[in-house]
Amino acid sequence: MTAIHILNGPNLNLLGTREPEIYGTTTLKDIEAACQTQVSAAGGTLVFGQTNAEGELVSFIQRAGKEADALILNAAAYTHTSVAVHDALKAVSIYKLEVHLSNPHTREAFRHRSYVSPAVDGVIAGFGAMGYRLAIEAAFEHLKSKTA
Ligand code: CA2
Repeated sequence: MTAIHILNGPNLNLLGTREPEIYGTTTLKDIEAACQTQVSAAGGTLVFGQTNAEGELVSFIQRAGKEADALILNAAAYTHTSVAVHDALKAVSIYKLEVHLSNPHTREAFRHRSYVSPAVDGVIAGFGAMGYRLAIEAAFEHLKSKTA
């Protein structure tokens, strides 16, 4: 069975409650439920997590490397700062996708650099909550083509 792990970084637990003009009104619980439905319908299993702590992000990535076929990561602000997240991703050879709700390139300059992008297979940004759906679809397509 295909195992998908989805990990969300700092402050994403606040989704839907503040700054709706940037991040929309969908909550992280809503996103988790939609991801669960999509992954189950495709015959896979889902682990969905959120943490505000950098070290926990690293541990989650290491766990995905052992247990998952694909990792979908919104590292939030750690995207732009974390060499530890970058190194953890480099050490993991499963299929990896970076997701952002907003398009960081249209925002402040400090969001233009990603330590995640050079260590993943693809990036989906600027589609709001739909980005998670697109990432799951891309992961299943990729894994299907690999086993065909
Ligand atoms: O667009 C994205 O998904 C981001 O990863 C979100 C991060 C931001 O630092 C990245 O540059 C882009 C911030 C997540 C904070 O989420 C909040 C949600 C609601 C209210 C406050 C923060």
